Amino acid sequence: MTAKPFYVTTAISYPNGAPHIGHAYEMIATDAIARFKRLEGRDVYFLTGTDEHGIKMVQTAAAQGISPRELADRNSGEFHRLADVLDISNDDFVRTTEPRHHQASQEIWKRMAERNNGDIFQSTYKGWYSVRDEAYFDADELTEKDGKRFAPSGAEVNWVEEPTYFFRLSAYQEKLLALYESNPDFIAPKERRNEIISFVKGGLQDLSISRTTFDWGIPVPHAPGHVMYVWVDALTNYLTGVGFPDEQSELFKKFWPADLHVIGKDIIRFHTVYWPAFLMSSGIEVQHRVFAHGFLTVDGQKMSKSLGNVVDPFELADEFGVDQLRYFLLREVSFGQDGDYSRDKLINRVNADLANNFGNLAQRSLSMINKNCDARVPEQGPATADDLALIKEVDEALEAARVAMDGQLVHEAAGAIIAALSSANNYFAAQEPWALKKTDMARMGAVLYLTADTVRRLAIPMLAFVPNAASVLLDQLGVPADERMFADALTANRLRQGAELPVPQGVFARLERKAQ
Ligand code: ME8
Repeated sequence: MTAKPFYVTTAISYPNGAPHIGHAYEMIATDAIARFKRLEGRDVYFLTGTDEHGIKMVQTAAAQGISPRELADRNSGEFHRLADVLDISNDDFVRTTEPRHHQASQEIWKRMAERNNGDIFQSTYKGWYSVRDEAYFDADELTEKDGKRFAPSGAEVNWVEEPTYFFRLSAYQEKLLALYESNPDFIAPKERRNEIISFVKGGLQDLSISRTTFDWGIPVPHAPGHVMYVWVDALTNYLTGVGFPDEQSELFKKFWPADLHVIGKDIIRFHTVYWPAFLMSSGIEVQHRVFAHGFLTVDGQKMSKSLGNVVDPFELADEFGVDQLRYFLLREVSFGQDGDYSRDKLINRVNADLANNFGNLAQRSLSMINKNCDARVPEQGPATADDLALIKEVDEALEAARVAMDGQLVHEAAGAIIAALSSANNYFAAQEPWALKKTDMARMGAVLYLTADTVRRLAIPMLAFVPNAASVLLDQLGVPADERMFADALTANRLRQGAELPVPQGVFARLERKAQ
């Protein structure tokens, strides 16, 4: 049987600046989802990239005295490097300035223009535009202060008037409502779904989809002077990444429609209203699901250049460790809700869960095995009621983690595993193997066996969250590379008795709180 495909994407970031911790968060959470699906045996394709066109790029580049292309090259490289540093397991990285993406975008445009009676027409756009959001707004969505107008994001809007092409979005109201109705899982979390349904029920206006006042974009086919509105091209990256317009390519046939687009809460409308409408118009299957995560704040405040509190993910990874940063973000923030980063929170969380709990259990059991069992996996003994209770608890935690990950509740999955590790620590403390050493060596061996096997069972799903540390631990337990799938975790007592183990090394040092 061939493995069922799973295609997952992040949003593609604007490379108008260096990546910040919000970008790192989205990459890490999507990576955990991708890695977990691979552990379950799914054939995963994971795409990320950079969104390089649009007026925001033009203006930022001009302010720095460089060309938009130089700006894009410089910062896209930083996003690429971030994915490497954070152990992101993406299969491809799309840059929207690549020829393959221009081809895909022009093809989707042609289809929208030509299919049925054509959903694209020419008119004049008159209205408000926010450069920071790269989005159009109705007057009633804006607030006014000191004679200026602001979008809901807080970004200032400008009045624009220009001849542009429009997409007949108004024709898709009923089709979109039918989509949300027939696929209740299309938008997650649930609150977001309700928001979008009421937005669409309120009526959809046709959308301006080309620009004529600058040329940093993908040329509209057969329309000199027009470049595509950046969101038309940006959304199309999800198709580019699997080989569109070649619909006969292996990648496209296998992975489209995408199983999951992971995005932030500020860009839900683009992904759940415009994107499915563009796809329907082009006769391409609509994606299965969109999950909108929340926003990260720093010490309780919104991150902003003017406050000077933008957190650099490279520095955090360097100071605290990649697995530590990954784990903190995955466990601390309820996926789908807003969350807060602070040094203290990161240090506390990592010390409590990774150093004192996971790492401690592994280190204590492995070093006792090393000293007292000739550095070999001890014999498994007859199971006591306490042993069976621990095994059952791990069974239940793994099932809870699986269910949580199926709904992208990454924090709950990590929480279930950590709770089971706590129970295993309690078991270890209560069984007192160091005392058994003097009274009952066989039972001491059995306790160490079960503890080490429990570390094995829980380290396997942790490969999705802390890939480096979990794989080092599995090495230390002598678990072969082909026995590290989720199914291997489900079976207890698979640790090989008598297998020789290396001298254990701690994988999670306690983080010290340094004076800043
Ligand atoms: O929106 N916390 O790019 P972007 C969490 N190019 N997530 C955050 C965040 C924060 N503080 N700030 C931003 C774009 N994000 C478009 C996407 S997709 C076809 C085009 C998230 O660089 C944001 O919600 O502004 C988005 O999902 C991603 O980072 C890229 O944001």
